[in-house]
Amino acid sequence: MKGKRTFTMIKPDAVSKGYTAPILKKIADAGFKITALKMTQMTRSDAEKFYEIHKGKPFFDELVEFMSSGPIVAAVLEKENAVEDFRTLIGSTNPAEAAEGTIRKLYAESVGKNAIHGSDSDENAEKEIAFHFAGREIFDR
Ligand code: DAT
Ligand code: MG
Repeated sequence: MKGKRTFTMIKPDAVSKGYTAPILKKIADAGFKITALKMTQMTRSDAEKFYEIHKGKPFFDELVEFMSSGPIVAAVLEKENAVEDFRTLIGSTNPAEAAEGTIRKLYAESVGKNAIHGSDSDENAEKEIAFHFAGREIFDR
């Protein structure tokens, strides 16, 4: 499975604005197979753990507060070259710098409230998938 999976979250800003379905359609149209999907809400403690790598950065508290502020949609996505292709599909962290047609260009409002998460490496994808999903929630078709 290595190299074929990535993890995403549609973030609270995009979920609350009704962008869940259009974003999932964009993901499917780009050739990603959705093999697990759930709407959930992270606690502050969940968000602190998920974003542990950013602890100590100036935006950490804002990030944890925002990511636990409302429902998110978490998913496992499968495709060849999943991590890299999905990062291309979502665009730059700052939507002002994101390429035309990317999910962040279309749906994000700011660098903090930037609509969607995408794993940055195969290793982190597997960690993030394990964080949000147990094996029986992931399907192979
Ligand atoms: P990405 O989500 O593109 O992988 P990242 O890993 O550098 O970006 O940061 C994680 C999240 O933290 C990002 O999606 C939004 C938030 N963030 C990053 N830089 C920020 C900043 N300068 N101000 C506010 N929030 C920021
Ligand atoms: Mg990141």
